[in-house]
Formats: sequence, C-alpha cells, structure tokens
Amino acid sequence: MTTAARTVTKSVCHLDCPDTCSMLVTVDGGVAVDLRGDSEHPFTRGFLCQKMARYLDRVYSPERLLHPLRRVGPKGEGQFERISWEDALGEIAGRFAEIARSADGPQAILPYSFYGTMGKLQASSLDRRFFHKLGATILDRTICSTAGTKGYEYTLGQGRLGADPMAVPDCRFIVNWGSNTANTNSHLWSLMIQARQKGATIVTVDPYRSPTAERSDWHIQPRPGTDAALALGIMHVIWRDGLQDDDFLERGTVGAGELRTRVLTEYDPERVAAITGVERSTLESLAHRLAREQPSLIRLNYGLQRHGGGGMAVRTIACLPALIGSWRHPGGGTILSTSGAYDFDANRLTRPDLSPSGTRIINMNQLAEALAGELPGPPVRALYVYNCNPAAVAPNQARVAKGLLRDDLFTVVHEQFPTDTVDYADIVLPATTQLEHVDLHGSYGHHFVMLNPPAIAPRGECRSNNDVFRALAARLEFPAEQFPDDETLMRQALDGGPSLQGITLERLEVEGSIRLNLPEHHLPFADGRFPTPSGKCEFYSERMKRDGFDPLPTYLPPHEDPQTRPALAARYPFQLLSPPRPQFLNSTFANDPRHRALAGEPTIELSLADAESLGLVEGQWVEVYNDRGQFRSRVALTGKVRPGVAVATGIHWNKLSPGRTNVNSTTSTALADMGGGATFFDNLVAIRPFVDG
Ligand SMILES: Nc1nc2c(c(=O)[nH]1)N[C@H]1C(S)=C(S)[C@@H](COP(=O)(O)OP(=O)(O)OC[C@H]3O[C@@H](n4cnc5c(=O)[nH]c(N)nc54)[C@H](O)[C@@H]3O)O[C@H]1N2
Ligand SMILES: Nc1nc2c(c(=O)[nH]1)N[C@H]1C(S)=C(S)[C@@H](COP(=O)(O)OP(=O)(O)OC[C@H]3O[C@@H](n4cnc5c(=O)[nH]c(N)nc54)[C@H](O)[C@@H]3O)O[C@H]1N2
Ligand code: SF4
Ligand SMILES: [Mo]
Repeated sequence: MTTAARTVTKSVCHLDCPDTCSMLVTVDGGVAVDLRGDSEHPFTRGFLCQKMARYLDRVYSPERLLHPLRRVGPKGEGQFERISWEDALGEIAGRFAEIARSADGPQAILPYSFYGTMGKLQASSLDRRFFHKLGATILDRTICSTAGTKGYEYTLGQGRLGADPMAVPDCRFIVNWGSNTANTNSHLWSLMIQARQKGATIVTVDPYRSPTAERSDWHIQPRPGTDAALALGIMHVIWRDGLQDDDFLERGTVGAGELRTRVLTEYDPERVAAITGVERSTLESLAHRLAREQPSLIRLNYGLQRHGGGGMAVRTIACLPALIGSWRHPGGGTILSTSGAYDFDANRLTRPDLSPSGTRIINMNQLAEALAGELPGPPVRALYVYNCNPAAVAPNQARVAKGLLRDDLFTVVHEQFPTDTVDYADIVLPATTQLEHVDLHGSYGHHFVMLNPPAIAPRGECRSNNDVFRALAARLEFPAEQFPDDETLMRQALDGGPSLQGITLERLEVEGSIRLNLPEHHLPFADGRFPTPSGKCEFYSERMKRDGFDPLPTYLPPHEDPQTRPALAARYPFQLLSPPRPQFLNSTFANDPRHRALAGEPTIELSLADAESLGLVEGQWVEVYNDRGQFRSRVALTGKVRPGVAVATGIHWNKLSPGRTNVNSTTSTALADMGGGATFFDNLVAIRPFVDG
C-alpha cells in the first residue's frame, strides 16, 4: 500500500513530568513521520522539551525490545532467546500460581513499578487489580514525592493542591525552591519568564547553581537539607518586622501564636545562618521581598524533600503563604502538584477491595532489603517490574543487584528497551510506547484531562501493560469482568467527582484535551479555608503530634549531616546531590545515542577549593565512594557548588557507565521523616583519584 492517507493524531506526552504536553503526531502510511508540540494547547503552547522533541527516534530505535525473551545465560548478563507470547505468559502464570499455592503464599510475589508512563490506564489500573486479586505484596510507591506530599498535606489538608500555574504570569516574586523548573517543568518556567517580562523577580533556592539558578535573577545557596531552618528564619524576620498578614492569620490558621514564639526565640538570623550557610542580609531581604511583593509564589519541588527531614521541610515552607496572605492572589501561594484537583475515581480503577485485608506492604525504596529477605513476611520469590528501571534508579545499587542476582528469584521485566533491569530478567516482555497504545491523562502541573489514542500499530510483538495483565488474568482464571477493555476503564475513571462533570470520552475523542471544571484562575485557599481537620492552615497540627512528629514546624537535620555527624563526615566529607541531567528523564533516554552525546560523560562537580585540597584537576577521573559503594566520574570545576557539596547528575545506566556502576551505588535506603520517602540527596561521600588497574 502506498497511498495510505496522512493523518495527524493528538497524543499526550506520557513521561513523569508535570507538564503533560499535548503532541501532534503525523502518520504517513502507518509510520509516524513527525511529532511536535500542540500550539493550540494552553499549557503546551506549541513546544516540547529537548527530551521529547526527538521521541520518534526512540519509538523507531533499533534497540527496541520487540519480542518476548527467556534468559539463557547467567543472571545479570542479558543473554536471551526469543520465545512466543504463549510460552512467556504460560511460564509467568504457572510460576505465580505455584508460588501462590506454596507455603509462602502470594505475598512472595512483589510487583515493582513507577511512572515510566503517567497514563491512568497503563500506570495504575489493571496492574493494581491483577496484583490485588492475586494477593501479592502491595508496593508503596515512595521513590519520588511521598515525603513532601505528606508534609504539605498535614499543613494544608491536601497534598496536591496549590496555586494555579496558569496565573503565574501575574506573579511579582517567584521562588523556585529545590526546583530545577527550567528543565523539570519547562512550560511553567516559560510562564515565569512571562511574569519576569512584566517585572517579576525570579529567585532560586538550591545548593547547586542548577540551570534554573543560572537563569534566575537571584540564587540563594543553602547547605543541602537545611531548607526548614531557612523557612523558619524567614518567619522570624516576617514576624519581627511586622510583615505578617494578621487578617489571614486570624481567619485562616491555627497555632500562629505558638509558631511565632518558636521562631522568634529559636530561629534568629544568626542561628539560621550557622545552620544553612545563608547570610543574615540575604535572609532578611528574601523575607521582606517574599512578604511584600505580592503575588509571591513558591514553586516547591522534589529536590529539597529527598533528605531525612524532607517532609518537615515541605511542611514548614507550606506555612509561609498563609503567614503573608499570598493565597489571596491569583498565582500566589505554593505549587507542589496540581493533581489533587482531578476527581478521577482511582479506587474504581485500581480496586484495592480485591486485595486481602492485612496484605503486606513493601516500601519501594527498600528493594535492597526486600530482596535480601530482611523485611517481615515471606521471602520475595517473584518480582514483576514494569514502568520502572530499579537496577539503575533505586538506592543502594550494590545490594539491589545482589538481590536481583538470586537464582531462586523469578523476575519478569516488561520494558521497551534492554535496560539494566532487563539484564536480570528470567522473562522479558516487550512494551508498547505511548504512540502505540491508548491512555487517559491527568497532570501534576496543569488542570487538563487528555486522551492519547494510539497513533500507530504496535511495533513487533509489543503489548501494552493492560493487555498483558488482561492476558495473565485470563490464564489465572480471574473473573473477566474485573479485567475489562480500556474503553470501559476510561469511562470508569471519568465517572468521578465535580471537577470531571461533563468531561466524557466522546468529548475527549473530539477535543483531545479539556480543562477541569474550575474557575478561570483557581484560588483554592483564598478564603482562608483549608481541607484540614481544623478547616485552617495548620501551623500547629494535632495529627502530626498523634503521628509522633513535632506538631509545629521545626528543622530536622539530614541523616548524613556534617554538622550533627562529624565523625561520619570526617570519613566522607561531601554532601552529594544527584539530580537528573536535562537530557534524561530519570534513566529514560540514557541509552539514546543522541541524548547521551549531548549529556556527556558522568561528572562530579566540586568547588575549586575542595578540588585543590584533594589535588584534583578538571577532567580527571575520580572514584566517588562511601560504605555502600562507588562510581567513577570526571571532575568538573564548574563553580556551581560550595565547598563541602558535590553534584553528580544522572541517572546514567550502570552498564553504560565506566566501571558499570552509577551514582545510586552510593545512595542510601534510609527513609525520609514522612511518607516513607526516598533520601537520594542525603548522601555523604568521599572522592579519590581513580587509578586504572
Ligand atoms: N529533564 C528532566 N525533567 C524531569 C525529570 C528528569 O529526570 N529530567 N524528572 C521528573 C521527575 S520524576 C521529577 S520527581 C521532577 C523533579 O523535579 P525537581 O524537583 O525540579 O528536580 P531535581 O532536579 O531532582 O531537584 C531540583 C533541585 O533541587 C536541588 N536540591 C537538592 N537538595 C536540595 C536541598 O536540600 N535544598 C534545596 N533547596 N534544593 C535541593 C537540586 O540541586 C536540584 O537542582 O522532575 C521531572 N522532570
Ligand atoms: N540518584 C537519584 N536517583 C533517583 C532520582 C534522582 O534524582 N537521583 N530520582 C528518583 C525519582 S524522582 C524517580 S520518579 C525515580 C524514577 O525511576 P523510574 O520509574 O525507574 O523511571 P525511569 O528511569 O524513567 O524508567 C522508567 C522505565 O519505564 C519504561 N516504560 C515507559 N513506558 C512504559 C510502558 O508503557 N510500559 C512499560 N512496561 N514500561 C514503560 C521506560 O522504558 C523506562 O525504562 O528515580 C528515582 N531515582
Ligand atoms: S516538557 Fe515534560 S510533558 Fe512536555 S514533552 Fe517534555 S517531558 Fe513531556
Ligand atoms: Mo520523580
């Protein structure tokens, strides 16, 4: 056939990114030939980021997994033979059934997934139903955002609600707090630039001069993990100088008196400077401008919460807008996530009721411990990985790898590419990409519901996550009505609460993207009412007290803090941050030749003073290490960190890294204070020259 029509499909970017872009895919003769940002979409505004601009190279990459595979060599070596879907599904169903019947029971099976795709269907619908029905261990998906979400929720009553991103051009003072917005939320960044064109100031609070800090008007560089102390110092200055919004405090908060006493007595600018390294004059000026230049906005992101006290830090910063009344103004307040505005019926999609009560829950950050049999309950005998690459992204890689090498572990990996994790699989299943399957999307950075119809046929024998779970459910003779088709699932998801009223599949099929039923500028807390137990912003939280936390905002130092753990810091003197490179989306694209070329080799950024005292020079190969492990990288003297801090951007694949280990060889499985969150950036390391051989 040579004359198939040229069509344009409206697709949705599936990546774990707040922007959830609308994309136009041109298909000619069944082949996608062009992909670009949708210029009519109010948030996408016609551009995609550098990661997705060449997504078609990924879809048509010769490295794609196209057929089911069975392991033929030793674990970890990635040697496979092609098998049929029949054989692959038969083997998986057979092994699962056998484990479920054994004395260990179905909880010996562990699903392991994250948001390789954010789609409602392919990320979290039939997968959850399948493992619930099977009685498998429940995975607590904590690797990204749970610490801060919990802290934010204690304070404001909803972990995923805040200022309206579309109102950001009206802001006067914008703080990117632990947020590399220019790279990780580039469409919000462009709205910040619009605000700047109208006179706003853009500030970034980050221990690293990130690309966002570089492009900001003002960069404030605290010591890692000390953000709560900085926020408490801001409160001190605000109350001391009478810049608070007394009316909002009165109407909209509880515990203002107690908090005021605490910050005035305990968090004077000298003490805050000693903890954070931020000078008194900087703190005072930041506090004054944040309070006075309204609307002021704090874009809180995930960087600052990957520390021992990350939940408390977010909780503390989330108190600031109520103190200064910025919730009153369009664009004012904080933005952590917007996903709480969507009234999708998540339980209807995931059916937690199918899971036997009392089923074990495993925190995904503790995969190393789970595979080593160190957690309560039966041993993990089977692991089913999808939407995730734990053999590159999970902390304490040496122990994760040791677990994955276990001969008695049956591992299934459903993937698009031969990742680090695939190398450990017993059975590999080939996954469709976003252009090859259907999905329904919300967002955590805007307020549109979006439909992603398939634009092209699946490549090779690839199947979507839901297609595989339907097939496995059939083999295990689970009731067919619990595993319906994707259209039924989309209708169930859309049959939710008020923000979705009138948003139907039929409308989405025509319009592609529809804004939630919200006022033009959504001002969730302008009236001083919050969905907390008290109905106010809780400076004092009875729930936190009950859960064993300080009920008032406070500073909790990092687990691996040079100030409070000097003996550890004497051995491992650098606080190592490992945020993603702009070219990679976590470990996605880290195998793409073009993205890799742009990203360059693994680097460790150090201050000149530290490099000199270690006798290290630009470009030299070093080994970065601690008790958990080591990885190699080149010294980069970029002037972007202060002494005592190091930055290794990632996430490189282990097998494509020199020495075959990446930064997560050094990161810890210790949990944050709240939500079982990860502590990737709470990581003391030492650095020595790498000597080959
Ligand atoms: N290009 C790109 N975009 C992405 C991603 C990606 O991998 N690549 N990942 C997506 C995902 S899954 C997520 S969760 C988001 C993450 O979005 P962000 O939170 O913006 O991402 P990070 O780069 O992890 O962290 C932001 C900044 O926090 C800083 N930071 C580290 N520790 C501290 C601290 O103690 N205090 C303060 N104030 N700052 C600190 C880091 O130096 C970093 O520059 O981005 C999403 N978007
Ligand atoms: N040191 C350090 N470690 C980190 C972080 C950090 O900043 N520093 N960031 C952490 C954060 S915030 C996160 S969110 C995690 C992310 O970690 P992961 O969730 O592992 O994210 P990715 O590395 O993007 O891997 C997602 C995988 O899903 C696959 N995939 C995509 N779509 C589909 C699909 O439809 N079906 C199937 N079966 N597979 C699909 C992709 O091919 C890709 O390999 O990493 C964490 N790890
Ligand atoms: S900005 Fe985010 S949503 Fe948009 S194309 Fe890039 S990764 Fe996808
Ligand atoms: Mo994330």
